[in-house]
Amino acid sequence: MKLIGTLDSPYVRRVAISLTYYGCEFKHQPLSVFSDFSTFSVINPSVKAPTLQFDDNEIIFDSSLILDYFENMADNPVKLIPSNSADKVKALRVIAFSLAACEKCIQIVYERKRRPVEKQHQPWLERLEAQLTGALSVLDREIGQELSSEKYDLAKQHNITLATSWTFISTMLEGIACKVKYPRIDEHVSIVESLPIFSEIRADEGLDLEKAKAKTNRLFHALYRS
Ligand SMILES: N[C@@H](CCC(=O)N[C@@H](CS)C(=O)NCC(=O)O)C(=O)O
Repeated sequence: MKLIGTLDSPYVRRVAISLTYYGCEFKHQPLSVFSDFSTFSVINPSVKAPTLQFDDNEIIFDSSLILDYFENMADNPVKLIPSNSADKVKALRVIAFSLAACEKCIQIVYERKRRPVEKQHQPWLERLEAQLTGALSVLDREIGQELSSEKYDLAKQHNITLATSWTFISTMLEGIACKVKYPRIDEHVSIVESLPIFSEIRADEGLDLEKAKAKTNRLFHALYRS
């Protein structure tokens, strides 16, 4: 099984971290949706990262669909999303706002970097910025109520998605999404990002799956199997 896409994509990173927590064996192929467009399109004609390719070459893509597949696999003992419905709604809410923020950030980046300056449309950029800051404000306001800072809960999908999204957004858009504006998100994410798996699977350092897996196995043993 191969995870395709570069780790500077928050979507690829959330899947890589989650698959590692699930204890899945996979290889990583860091193809870029831009510089490796033609190679990528042979695997997935939609050229969307992440794409997951099974050993029989079948693919699935969209990070949430990939994660849904593994979360709901009958023989998977590790669940990253709560099963009781009140907690599940809270977790999905954090995931939804984090993904919406990510999507808006990426649209801003594409508008700024992929479109010639004279063709950029300011009202469109302002709309995207309002949507992005709207989502981040909700997360920042509610973070204490929605998210537990207990160690056990940190390795859950809402934290994985919030952390990978915020790390990406705050790096890409320093002016809009700075630490000062969203101090609670920033503080919470810095705790999550300090977990071993997160520090092992980083955009700037590539993916050392063996190292990450060894750490995950120890963590699982401590958290789930003792
Ligand atoms: N909803 C998708 C979004 C994935 C996405 O937009 N990925 C970006 C890379 S960060 C991409 O594939 N961009 C290329 C494109 O949209 O043309 C998911 O959760 O996987």
